[in-house]
Amino acid sequence: MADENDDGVISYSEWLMTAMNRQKILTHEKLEAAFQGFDIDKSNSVSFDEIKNFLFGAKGFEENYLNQIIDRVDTNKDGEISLDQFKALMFELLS
Ligand SMILES: [Ca+2]
Ligand SMILES: [Ca+2]
Repeated sequence: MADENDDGVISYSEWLMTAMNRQKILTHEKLEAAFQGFDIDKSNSVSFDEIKNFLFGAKGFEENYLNQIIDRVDTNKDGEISLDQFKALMFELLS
């Protein structure tokens, strides 16, 4: 499948593309699963409280630090984190 130019050999760039695509899918699915885990009331968005409950329980992030990040990620300022905003949040937290 990864052998795109059909020479029977998987070149480094073909291998790299496959690996990168796989990584993208994995990350996307993981983040969606995490999003659903955070969204306790199944409202399809994650509120500040849901984020805080989850992260304080799991890792004990500082509230000020969290507020700053959430404020930056919640670009439309409705106090709820959509799936796209949630992905940005996770990249912030994990980077
Ligand atoms: Ca929710
Ligand atoms: Ca929002």
